[in-house]
Amino acid sequence: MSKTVFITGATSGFGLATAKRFDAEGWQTVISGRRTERLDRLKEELSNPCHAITLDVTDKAAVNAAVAALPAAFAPIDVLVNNAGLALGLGGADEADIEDWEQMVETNIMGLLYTTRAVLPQMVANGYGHVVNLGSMAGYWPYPGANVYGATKAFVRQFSFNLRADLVAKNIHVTDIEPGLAESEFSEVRFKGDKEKAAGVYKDVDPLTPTDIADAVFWSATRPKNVNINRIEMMAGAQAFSPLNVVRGMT
Ligand code: NDP
Ligand code: 8X3
Repeated sequence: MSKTVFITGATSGFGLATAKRFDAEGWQTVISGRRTERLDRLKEELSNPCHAITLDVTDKAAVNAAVAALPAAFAPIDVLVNNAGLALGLGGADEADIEDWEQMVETNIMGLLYTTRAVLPQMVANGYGHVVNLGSMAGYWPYPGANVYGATKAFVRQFSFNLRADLVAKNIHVTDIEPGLAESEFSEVRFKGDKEKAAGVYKDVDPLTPTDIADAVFWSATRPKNVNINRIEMMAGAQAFSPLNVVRGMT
């Protein structure tokens, strides 16, 4: 019987590429996101059985209802990919929009928690499951303007480890994928539709692609039972570390 992967945020970027990757390997998919048209289009493209759910992960009741209403053929979920997420703004903490902060916390933290909590019981009852979370290198490496976005991804990282600690005896595997610079709609969302500014982020560099991330998700979710990949940190070939910032002339 073919396995089932549930992907949040499958309408774009990493989630879309991940759905295609699992489908290409013969998996059934449950794809979700807020944009129904895009889900419908993706479903058309996939070869294996696919269940599409228009879903905002910040809506706890809707998440619970969607998981409870999964058609029998799509349950239990073998792999949950908590991918839905976003960054909003790149300004300093003293000038950031508090509503942007709220939306990042509600989506990247609360949405991930609602989905995980809704799906876990069926994995435990099934005696196996794998939760793959989309963290970020911003959850570990600070940079100016990452303030709340980076902090939400630090949450994702630590929650991933703690999930694993809780559920190891129940045969639940957990992986935190932590990409760096990767081209998707991410920057367009961050800059609120400013396509030119978003394009500037990827100008003259060869960033990671959604396919690169989908490879890492698929690989980590298909290791043998005796292997758990705790975390994968990925950076673009043109991205690396820089010296700590020392501001001169402050005394
Ligand atoms: P995209 O903007 O291309 O995709 C984001 C996806 O999240 C979309 O499918 C969107 O679907 C979905 N989403 C956003 N808000 C919600 C919501 N409230 N409910 C349901 N779905 C939602 O970005 P990426 O593919 O790049 O990002 C995917 C994940 O990877 C995010 O968690 C991001 O933080 C993380 N990441 C991105 C990096 C990058 O550089 N691109 C690097 C490291 C991590 P819809 O709008 O249809 O709801
Ligand atoms: C997204 C990568 O570098 O924009 O998580 O924070 S970065």
